[in-house]
Amino acid sequence: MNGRIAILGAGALGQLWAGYLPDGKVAFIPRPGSSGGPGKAALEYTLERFDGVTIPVTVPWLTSPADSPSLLLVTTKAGDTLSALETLVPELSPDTPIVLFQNGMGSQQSVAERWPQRPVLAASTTEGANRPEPGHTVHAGRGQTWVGALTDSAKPVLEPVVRALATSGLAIHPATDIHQRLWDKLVINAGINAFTAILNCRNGDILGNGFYQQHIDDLCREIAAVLSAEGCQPLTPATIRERIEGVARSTAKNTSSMLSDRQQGRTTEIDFINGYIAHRGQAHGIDVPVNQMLTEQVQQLSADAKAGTP
Ligand code: KPL
Repeated sequence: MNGRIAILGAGALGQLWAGYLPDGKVAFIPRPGSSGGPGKAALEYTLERFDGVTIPVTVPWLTSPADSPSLLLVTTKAGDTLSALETLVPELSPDTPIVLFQNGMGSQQSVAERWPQRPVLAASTTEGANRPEPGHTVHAGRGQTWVGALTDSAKPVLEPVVRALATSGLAIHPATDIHQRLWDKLVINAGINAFTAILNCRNGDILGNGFYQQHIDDLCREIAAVLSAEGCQPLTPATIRERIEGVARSTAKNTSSMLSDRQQGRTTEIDFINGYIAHRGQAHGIDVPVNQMLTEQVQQLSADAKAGTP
């Protein structure tokens, strides 16, 4: 895999990877149809690395399909991914691996089903990145990234893709069961993100809140039932609650991605987190009222924000 690594989605996660991958090896692809797009030949920003050192980063924009990359990383929001790929994928060489970094579940499966012949992979990452202001990205929490194949043609390219990503110096591993990894992360996001968005608080502050305490055990029971119906590693509701609370404590000062989306007026990923669990629960005939309630409350907050209702 000698060519360039292209990144679709120049948000915090995309900028994090671009900042760690070797200079000259990486480029951003403008979102198809985005009028703003590059405007300039390169995107310039500063990256505050985890070791506290801040470095200037300059990443060129790939504008011509003739610049076809050897690897595509997709770091768009879950809800934008399929439509963003719809015009881009036909321009890529059929053997270019596509690595999906979306939160939650559902969007990755839609992409794999849309292009079953292509090498499509999913990544599950615990790297934390945020953009406190435009032009400045912070690597807020050091994590691990697992990558696994979603389509058959992705299986033989898994090792080369992992090697290419490992040139970033970030911790990256091949996953034989990426489905389980995605579920493990989904469980955490399902227990933290919606509560932070509804309560308008940082991750650690949900723990002492009455609304969280009223619903968390029922939520964990619903998740445990859906996990076993989906054929995932079975977990007890108590273990699920421990995992959620462990991450809420270790990321206590974080603004979750969902609260950050809300604060910036962006569409949230609720449909791919609690909405996805509710949808899978219903498919298995499992009652999922708490997942549904959290989904509807976050959707309502977004609708109110759009309508300008306080
Ligand atoms: O992944 C996260 C997110 O905000 O989406 C957590 C783990 C909740 C950390 O903020």
